[in-house]
Amino acid sequence: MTVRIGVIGTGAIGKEHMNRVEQRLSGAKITAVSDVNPAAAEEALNELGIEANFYPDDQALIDAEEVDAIFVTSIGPAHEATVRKAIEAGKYVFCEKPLSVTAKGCKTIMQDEMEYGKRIVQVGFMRQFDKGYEQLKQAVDSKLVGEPLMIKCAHRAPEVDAAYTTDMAITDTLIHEINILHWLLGDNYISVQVLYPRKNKHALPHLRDPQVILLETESGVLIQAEVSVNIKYGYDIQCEVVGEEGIVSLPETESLNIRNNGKQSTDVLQDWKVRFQDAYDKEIQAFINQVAKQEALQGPSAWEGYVAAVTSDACLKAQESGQREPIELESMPAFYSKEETAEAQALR
Ligand code: NAI
Ligand code: ISE
Repeated sequence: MTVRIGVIGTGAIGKEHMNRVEQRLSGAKITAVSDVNPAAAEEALNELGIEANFYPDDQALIDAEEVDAIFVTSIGPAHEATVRKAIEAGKYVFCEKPLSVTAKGCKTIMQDEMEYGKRIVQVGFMRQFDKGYEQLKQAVDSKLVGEPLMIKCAHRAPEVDAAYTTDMAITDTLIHEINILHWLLGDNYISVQVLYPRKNKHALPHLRDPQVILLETESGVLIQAEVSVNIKYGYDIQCEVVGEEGIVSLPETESLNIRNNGKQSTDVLQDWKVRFQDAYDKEIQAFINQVAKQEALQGPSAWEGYVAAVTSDACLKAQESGQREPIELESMPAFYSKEETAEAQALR
């Protein structure tokens, strides 16, 4: 089956995902697009040389006969309603992070999906498909350096525009660390505190940058996460796990090693599109393959969207209070446990 995909939101990442489906991935094609800004959709199709029909809104696209699966790549606050419409229609949906801007919204989506009886929602936490993080996960799971005790990580970007606000350092940026460290450790967060170091002079007046987020897990791992979004030198994602007998770090991205003029240097990537290109390709190809076989999705789930939303809410509270804020998760429904056999859901 060639999976026919409809894309809702044809901006920066919407175009990236459309292009990878058409240019690099197999088993799918873009047949439909929708955007509250029709000109953006038309421009995306022209720019990418894709022939697809435009639909005036998400419901019209979801109901279209020529659409088997949906990509939700609109702005965060629009995700929840669209994902719910897709589940209602019984259509597979890949939703870029955040699944919803509220924990309550994620719970509603989980309820809808459980009533539907099969996992048809995947959330855009692409780092789980990143080669470096996969290696780090193997090292942590095999206790290569003993039990993890601390994690030091950084999410750095050269700069952000005026639309980027202090809370987005959590909801738009740190959300990736929130998901990947939860996945890496298999451990729930119990508290968070946010600290503001001296401000970066390149940050606009309304933005507090950088930020240091201190998270603690149930097993006692302490996480120090840095978010710096005006650091100029590049788009740089770092993660170091400190264990009982050593440390293990995310590998540096591939680069030529240059020696000249008495100096040695390597390149630092400048953009998330390039840093995680392979991971985006793998997450979307996995989605396409499971949709083609009408299987239950195995990628990052609505439950992980919920964990990220609850943790983000606590981080936002901690940004305001300066205090250590508790993080309380409800228990995970069995429906979302990896053990929940795909067959059980495939019976649907
Ligand atoms: P963008 O602003 O470039 O594009 C958003 C598009 O959605 C625009 O064309 C806009 O007109 C359209 N839109 C807005 N509201 C809509 C609605 N109600 N219905 C349909 N279309 C609507 O934003 P960008 O950077 O592409 O981000 C989109 C989403 O993807 C965000 O949730 C963001 O967090 C996520 N994202 C994830 C990344 C990742 O690394 N996984 C990277 C970049 C973005
Ligand atoms: C963007 O939305 C992404 O998700 C990128 O992965 C992240 O690095 C960036 O900070 C966000 O704005």
